[in-house]
Amino acid sequence: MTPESTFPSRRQVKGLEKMAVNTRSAVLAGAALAAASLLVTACNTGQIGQTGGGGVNTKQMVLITGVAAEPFYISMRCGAEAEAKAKGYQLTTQEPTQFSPSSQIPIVTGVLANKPGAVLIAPTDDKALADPMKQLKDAGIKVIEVDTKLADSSIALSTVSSDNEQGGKKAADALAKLVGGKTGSVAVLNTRAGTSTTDAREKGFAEQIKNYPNIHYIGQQYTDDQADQATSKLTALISSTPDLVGVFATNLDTGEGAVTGMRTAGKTGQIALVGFDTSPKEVDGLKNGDFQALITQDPVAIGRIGVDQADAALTGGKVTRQIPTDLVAITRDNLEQNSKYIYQTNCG
Ligand code: T6T
Repeated sequence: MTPESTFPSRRQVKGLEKMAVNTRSAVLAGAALAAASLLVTACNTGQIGQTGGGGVNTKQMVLITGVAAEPFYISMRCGAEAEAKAKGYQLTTQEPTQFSPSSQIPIVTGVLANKPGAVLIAPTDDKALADPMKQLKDAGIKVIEVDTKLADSSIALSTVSSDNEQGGKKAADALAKLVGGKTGSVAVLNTRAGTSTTDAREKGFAEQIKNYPNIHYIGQQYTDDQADQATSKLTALISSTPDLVGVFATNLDTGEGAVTGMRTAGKTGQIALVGFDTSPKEVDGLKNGDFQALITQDPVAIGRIGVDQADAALTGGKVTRQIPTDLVAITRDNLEQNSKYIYQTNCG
């Protein structure tokens, strides 16, 4: 199997993503249609049409993820769906085709028209989503942030997320351990400025790596959360930085693209690569030596706890403003005991 076929770029899987989104969109095609279908469902079941203050449907929740067909968000959806079912809510999921505000904002606007009781959302930008999310809040919808968050903390009631700055620190420690006594430069491949999680990972990394005097941090390059950009940026970086000894890729797509970059440059295993997340492909990469360490999260718990917070907000229970979830640094040595963190590709 070629490197490319093992680690397809975001663009190569776009067709599949679109199909996934279109399938879901077929059910929730456009605000008006979705609003109508909600009403119909409510009438048919007699269970989900409970109207709260402001006319919201208090038995209805919507999860808006960051991007479609991506194992981190699939796992989050699995956790959210199971918990919503257990608690008697109807939860639907809507997914942007791209990890970008322009793809996500129209979804938020459509959901606003439906007036669900609660929206769990992973905002793809810490500022651009503020207005659309405030409109949800102003309409009486309970807003819960899952994974990413806004810079303005007054809109969501709760944020359920890894401590991403801590995750960046863990990545720095893992990379420094791999570099050992060597002297040289390290770099970060990051997604896009304004993504709260990956911004925090870079911040934590930059701070922690200062503790290793043999390592010189030369800064970050953005990939727009596209694997093919991570590949090309890394190959260019390798040729312009002869003393490059390590790279931290701040998320799944960037990491998968970096693997291809290392292979293209013939540097796999020579320049240490630490990734974030544990998609099945990244875990295969850890097993076969493409990655030397991965920092994993617990997206299933993020989805589950997000629903619990929404439920508390809807029923007058205790809502917690910030809830941290697990983060673990994984190498080949401790992979087996941490296998529960490997992300899902369906909810099976
Ligand atoms: O790393 C996760 C998520 O935490 C981040 O906010 C965006 O990227 C991922 O979804 C992985 O691709």
